[in-house]
Amino acid sequence: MSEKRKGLSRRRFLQGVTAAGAAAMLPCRFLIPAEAQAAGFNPDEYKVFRNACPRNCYDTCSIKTYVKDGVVEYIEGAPESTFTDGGLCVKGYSYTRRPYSPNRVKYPMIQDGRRSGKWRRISWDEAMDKIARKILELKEQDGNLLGLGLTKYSGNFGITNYGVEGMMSSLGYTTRFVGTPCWPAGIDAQNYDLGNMWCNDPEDMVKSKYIIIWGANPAWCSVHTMKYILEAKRRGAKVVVIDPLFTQTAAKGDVFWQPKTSSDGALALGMAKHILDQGLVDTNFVNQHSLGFDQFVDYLNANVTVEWAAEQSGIPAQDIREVAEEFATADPATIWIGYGMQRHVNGGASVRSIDALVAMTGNVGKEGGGARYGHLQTWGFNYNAFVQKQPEGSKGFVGGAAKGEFDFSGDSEQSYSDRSVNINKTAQEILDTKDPAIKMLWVSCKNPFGQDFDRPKLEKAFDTLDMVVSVEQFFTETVANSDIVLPVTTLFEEWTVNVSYWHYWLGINEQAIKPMYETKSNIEIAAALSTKMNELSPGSCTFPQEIDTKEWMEKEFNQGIYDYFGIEDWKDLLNGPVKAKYASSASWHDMKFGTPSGKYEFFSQQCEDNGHKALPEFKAGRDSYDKFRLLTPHTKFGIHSQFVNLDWMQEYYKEPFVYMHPGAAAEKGIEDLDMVRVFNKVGEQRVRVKLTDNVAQDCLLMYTAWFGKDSSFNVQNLVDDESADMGAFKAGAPGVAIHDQFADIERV
Ligand SMILES: Nc1nc2c(c(=O)[nH]1)N[C@H]1C(S)=C(S)[C@@H](COP(=O)(O)OP(=O)(O)OC[C@H]3O[C@@H](n4cnc5c(=O)[nH]c(N)nc54)[C@H](O)[C@@H]3O)O[C@H]1N2
Ligand SMILES: Nc1nc2c(c(=O)[nH]1)N[C@H]1C(S)=C(S)[C@@H](COP(=O)(O)OP(=O)(O)OC[C@H]3O[C@@H](n4cnc5c(=O)[nH]c(N)nc54)[C@H](O)[C@@H]3O)O[C@H]1N2
Ligand SMILES: [Mo]
Repeated sequence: MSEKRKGLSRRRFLQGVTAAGAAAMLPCRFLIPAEAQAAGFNPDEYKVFRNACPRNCYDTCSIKTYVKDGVVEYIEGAPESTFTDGGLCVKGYSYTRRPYSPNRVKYPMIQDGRRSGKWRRISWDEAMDKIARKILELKEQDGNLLGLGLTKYSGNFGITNYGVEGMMSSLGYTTRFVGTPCWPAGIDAQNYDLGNMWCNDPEDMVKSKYIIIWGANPAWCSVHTMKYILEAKRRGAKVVVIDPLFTQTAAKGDVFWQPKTSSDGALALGMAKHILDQGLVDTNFVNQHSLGFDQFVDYLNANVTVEWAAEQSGIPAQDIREVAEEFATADPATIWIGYGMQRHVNGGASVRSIDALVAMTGNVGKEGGGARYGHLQTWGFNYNAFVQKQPEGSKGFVGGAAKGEFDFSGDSEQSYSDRSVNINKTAQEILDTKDPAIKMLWVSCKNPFGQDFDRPKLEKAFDTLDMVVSVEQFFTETVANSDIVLPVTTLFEEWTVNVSYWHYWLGINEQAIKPMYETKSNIEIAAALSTKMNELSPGSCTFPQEIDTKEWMEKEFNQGIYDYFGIEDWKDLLNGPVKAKYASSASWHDMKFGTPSGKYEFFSQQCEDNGHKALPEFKAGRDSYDKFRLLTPHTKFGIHSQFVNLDWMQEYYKEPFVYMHPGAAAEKGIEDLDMVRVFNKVGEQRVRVKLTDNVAQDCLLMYTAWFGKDSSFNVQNLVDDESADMGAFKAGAPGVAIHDQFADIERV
């Protein structure tokens, strides 16, 4: 207890000091509460609010916010959540810098010429007038609103922010960028095998006897899950990490495999073959609860040997046998299937082979077991903000409704619908879409220039648009490529509610301070647009013109949510986050699978019908098109393009680098910290190099999304928009092969 109090006091203390001061102090981690007390921290002087981190992150932390005189001074992880456990990540602690950042978008602004940097402040009324007139002009010209596109992804997962989609529906049928760059290949794979994506509670990993972390880096990307893995280890579990990079997670494991990138399917199948040969299959599970195991056995016998898997992956055959045997005999054993490993042209197929390993060893439906990927079990809100009606008489796309990652819309019985285009091919879709072409783009909760693919092509595509409106907190590169920017609130300035796609906690997000400057929340912006639309053309927008954001948060709740979480009313959440009341922490514990057969499907007809193999067969990776493999995974100091630009984060992460193996560098005459040019068919990036044997000889590594003083750094200058194999089934568009990229490097 006293240890913990120490930690908290110190963190609160740090948030009250300057950036330089904090950076100077942070390395001496075990400094004392006395300093904090000297700084005069007294919790009674603060008003405390409940917040929830709305970022696209496994951890979706519950936050306690301390406000004095209307200013957010300190935050800490909510102690009530056993998952957040009183602590935030390094990025989370920098939240206090966010509303007050001098670089924030504070007012509606208009740019005289894209990328000119000539921004002028305008009033909300003027901004809405320009936007509304353009929307009406498109409607007049095309007879429908398909010339208006929406691209939105994961900038803020607060449930009321689905009002952005609602705003578009309230205007008419529009063009939607659907799908997700993140995890769809794996979602489809799990749907074919199990009938849904549904993972165990991460907190039950303490019960695991064997843990394989397969292409995930939780030491950076889900720091709160690490405590369960480390506790399982303390209780005797073995931890195996499989990653082409030696990550911080790998450093915490007992065994590290550094396979060739994209070879995971072969590795999993090699392990499956050995388990079969050793007679270690859980016959009870496969006989009672699965479909097609015999065909899978035939496939393994005819096509797979451990030696073949070793050759494909570069992992010695003996190691494969050893881990396979240990995994099959430990009870329970679990695999965490990372999102990183499925961002490949064979990503979905690889996930199916890994699922098969977990199933054939009887680890599905077990506490401490499971093929862990993600879940949406706790997301049963009303989506009141999301579901809005098109104005009477709206015309739109004929032939199929738009589907999204979270498809709440149900089947549309209307003859018109939105037009869907692939979110992972933003640039190409803007260039190709005709009749009518996309002429106006609304960007919200998304930073396409930082996170979408083939940046050079994206710039060309944006240049074909008449008007780009970005709703943002910061002047990102996407904002630089926009005409109008609208200032949006931060988590402290709005009401909403948040759940996770990993853990099972629910948390409220209170408005802790008044919206700063002229910022509005996403749904207030929709209301402002509706007011202007109806002023100029009565009936042209159905979005309510007066909204109370607290009431709208309240409207998202229903009895199902209350029952699932064991609360009477949303107000109970003001006392702290609550956890789902489930029958078992194990997904699929009742063995009733969501597949057409109701069983675990080694053989999936649905998968075959959708153009893939029915069995979890091996699928080869993308052919190399340049000298080195280029990996651009996630960084410790940012969630994509968020946080990286805050002053505190820039103290830690001053400069981006390309990381390279010293052996490969020597061949190229490159020395540590040299300025280099990384280039491929997509484009090029100049950056300094760091040499490290954490990366393989044939690999270059750059972390995604750095933006700060030198905003010209952008990994998307080197990443094309090649599709992953799966994703279209559940997300509406295939995933993207982010890690199937290649490049060359030279000293400049
Ligand atoms: N090369 C490469 N590319 C990748 C990836 C990779 O690993 N490598 N990862 C991919 C993955 S997994 C993902 S999930 C995507 C993420 O892609 P995005 O969802 O685009 O990523 P973010 O940077 O988190 O958020 C986008 C913007 O939302 C803004 N924002 C925050 N809060 C709000 C709000 O309340 N309202 C509005 N309107 N805006 C807000 C932020 O300021 C930020 O600029 O990137 C993908 N792109
Ligand atoms: N600090 C931080 N936390 C985050 C995020 C962030 O940007 N920063 N983003 C959030 C989001 S949206 C997401 S999607 C998750 C991502 O969470 P993770 O999936 O854990 O992270 P990634 O960096 O996308 O990829 C994980 C690992 O996959 C590896 N990998 C790439 N290709 C292969 C392969 O062929 N085989 C194998 N075995 N491994 C491979 C990469 O080397 C990388 O180390 O994290 C969330 N949490
Ligand atoms: Mo993601």
